[in-house]
Amino acid sequence: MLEYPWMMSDKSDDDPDTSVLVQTRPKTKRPPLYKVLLLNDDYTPMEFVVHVLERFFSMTHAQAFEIMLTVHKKGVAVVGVFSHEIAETKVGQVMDFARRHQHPLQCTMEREE
Ligand code: TYC
Repeated sequence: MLEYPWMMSDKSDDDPDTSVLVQTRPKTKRPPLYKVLLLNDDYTPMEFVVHVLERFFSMTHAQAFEIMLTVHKKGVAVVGVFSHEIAETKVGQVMDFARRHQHPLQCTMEREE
């Protein structure tokens, strides 16, 4: 059978297609997480800190007592890791609660690497 140029496909059996389709990765960067830190001070009563950890961080009494002691001994501890919005809310709740009870307890947040 006769083959004219206009009948030829651009691929043939002895000229395999070597092109590569590169799949681009969809950029769905997950949002950063934030550590909520509790700081030690000399005046806030231990029982108050334990109560804060139970109330705002859903810890059992035993967990709360252990974390409170860690802060007391080491000066600081991470009490939870959250999205930016939730971390901000937790910090606000703790700071507000401490202020209303006239305790100098400090709570801050820090971006996780
Ligand atoms: N250091 C405080 C005391 O001896 C107790 C304390 C613990 C205060 C943890 C703050 O985040 C804190 N009464």
